Amino acid sequence: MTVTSKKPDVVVTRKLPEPIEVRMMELFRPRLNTDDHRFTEAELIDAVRTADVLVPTVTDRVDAAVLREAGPRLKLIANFGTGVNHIDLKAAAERGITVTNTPGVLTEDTADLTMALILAAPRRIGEGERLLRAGKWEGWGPTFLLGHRIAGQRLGIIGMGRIGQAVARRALGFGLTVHYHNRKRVPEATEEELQASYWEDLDQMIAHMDILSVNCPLTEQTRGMLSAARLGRLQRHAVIVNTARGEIVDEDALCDLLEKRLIGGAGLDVFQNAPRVNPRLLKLENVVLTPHMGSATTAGRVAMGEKVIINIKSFADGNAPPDRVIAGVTT
Ligand code: 8YV
Repeated sequence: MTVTSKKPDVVVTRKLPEPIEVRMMELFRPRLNTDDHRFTEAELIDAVRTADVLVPTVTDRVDAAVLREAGPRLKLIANFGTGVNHIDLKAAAERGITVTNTPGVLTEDTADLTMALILAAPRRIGEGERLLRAGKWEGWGPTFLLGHRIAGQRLGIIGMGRIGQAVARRALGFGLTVHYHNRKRVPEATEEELQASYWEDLDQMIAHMDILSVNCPLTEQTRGMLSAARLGRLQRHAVIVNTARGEIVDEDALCDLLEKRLIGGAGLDVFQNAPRVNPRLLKLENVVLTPHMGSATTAGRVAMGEKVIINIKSFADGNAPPDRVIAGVTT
């Protein structure tokens, strides 16, 4: 795409909130997905062959095979979402394609859902809801559905970026003590504000936490990071919450521990083979499962769309788009 008055051809792979599609129609020449079906590989290939800009989501695999087919016009992939693990960034860079994402605008919503799971799993909210709906509730009882108290527990956050920090802020309000592991230690002022203790050694942190929350991006370094060996270090009552990406956790090992009651429970919004959910998880009482809805608020999705528009518009005008991604990290 060169700097020209011509509106860029933009292929949008999923149906976006209406105000976003309306604005895109004013600014660009968008090809919209009116029935919101998941793009096939053939549709993705057709898009990269013919468009100036591709707007994918987490449901598209923009891998090396797809990018090999990219036409000379494709110069920007403006992802609708923050995580870019579904895009082969190396293949994009090799072809001179810029990749952008939508950081910052889904932080609070994702942290809210994380907090909801942090509360729901130890307090057995999913179990209670299922029991009540099944007509099996026989009334209040002094020892009925007893869970674990939240206040005073240790929360270990893996990934202290925007979302991790927003989770920590909420957790403080619930009386949890905040611990974290991150590639880099956060500034002292942030640690003080969040009253957060840094653990350089992830194995050590895991062994000492009551609740573990996964809030890091999926990269080659974090894929499978919560291996069977690491999960095996969790305490028997510990709960694990994942609102990041399923592939960070060894799901089969997690099921083993949950089935054998070697850990307390789990709250999961993301899965290794989404939208297929491991049948072993579906059978377990001690897990709360939500369908990848961390950022699913109207305000959040509109703000994500606005970011996509700003990234495309800046690029089309010959400026550097604000949310460029390099090696999986927003610059
Ligand atoms: C998005 C997410 O809704 O932004 C992310 O990384 O996981 C979600 O909250 C999804 O990725 C949209 O593509």
